[in-house]
Amino acid sequence: MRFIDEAKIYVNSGDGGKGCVSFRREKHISRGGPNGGDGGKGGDVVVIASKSHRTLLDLKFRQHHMAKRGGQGGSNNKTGRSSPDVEVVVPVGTIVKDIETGEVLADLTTDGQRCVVAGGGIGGRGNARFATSTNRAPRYAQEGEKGEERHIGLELKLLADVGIVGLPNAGKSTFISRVSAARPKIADYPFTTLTPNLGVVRYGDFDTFVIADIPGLIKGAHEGQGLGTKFLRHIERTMLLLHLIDISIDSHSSNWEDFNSINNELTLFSPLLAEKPQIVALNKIDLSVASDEVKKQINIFKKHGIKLFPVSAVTGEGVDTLIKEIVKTLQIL
Ligand SMILES: Nc1nc2c(ncn2[C@@H]2O[C@H](COP(=O)(O)OP(=O)(O)OP(=O)(O)O)[C@@H](O)[C@H]2O)c(=O)[nH]1
Ligand SMILES: [Mg+2]
Repeated sequence: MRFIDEAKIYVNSGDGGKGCVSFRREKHISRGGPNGGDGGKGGDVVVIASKSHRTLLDLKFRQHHMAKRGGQGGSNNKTGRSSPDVEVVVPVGTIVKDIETGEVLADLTTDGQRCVVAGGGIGGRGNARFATSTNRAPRYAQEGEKGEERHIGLELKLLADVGIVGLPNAGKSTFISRVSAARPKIADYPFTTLTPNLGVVRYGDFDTFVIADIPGLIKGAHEGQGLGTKFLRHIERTMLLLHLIDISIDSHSSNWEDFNSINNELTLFSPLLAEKPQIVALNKIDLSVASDEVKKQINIFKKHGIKLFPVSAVTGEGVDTLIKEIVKTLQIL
């Protein structure tokens, strides 16, 4: 299924139903009083978060969401029927905005959370409500209140505790598939991952945290290099970042330089994101090229006050220690 994290919709709530003009007509009662009922309420348009939805894809194809008007009032003081609400279901983590004003209307972070984006009009009052001592037979009733129309922007920001960052091919997807039930595509070419994947990591007896695997970042991503940086918003809400470094990288730059250029891209995207605590892991230590390199890299990073966690996402070496460190840090934060 395609992962879509932005959508624009047009919403229009229902008008209120008309009030009714009517008079009592019964045998033996001449000049019965007014008995026109009120109109019913128009339907609301409501955005609802659901954990069973993963993307905003449906809304790409269904942009108009209109609720029905309320029913007309009837004679005998019968109120018109209220119209049902129209529900727009979105994934948990969706931010709802008014496109014209830019105002954030809601940040739907829990399953079942709702936001009325267009309130239905209230029904007009029937003529029975207008009777006074001087006008006992009013011949008018109100129109229903108009519904609202609005252009709404929906933006999904996934909810995860830990976000994995690193160059393409660093082994981010391999890592998430090792520690969770997520099964993203893994391949030995860059930019295999095009959209974020979430995985639930279990530890201890009952505890879990959610980890997000995102596309690879490269130097210049803020200028659109590689896949750009737009997807970084999916790790903006995480508590900490796992920065994965590939020990076998065959490039002109060093691991230390690469580490810094990725951090620079994070800063350029959002200083808040760059300030999140990072745990740094050196991946692919199972490779033969790694034997001397591991110590060397650990020392280089150590000089800068950074502790490197050597791991192999393929063999699992070091992974338990790394997960323990993540859990420990999450608990402190
Ligand atoms: N030997 C070895 N290979 C690894 C390890 N982790 C990942 N790889 C390999 O590295 C390549 C890239 O792995 P991915 O998990 O797709 O890397 P990624 O960081 O998700 O890459 P993008 O999605 O392109 O950003 C694959 O061929 C993996 O099999 C490791 O610990 N040891
Ligand atoms: Mg990947």
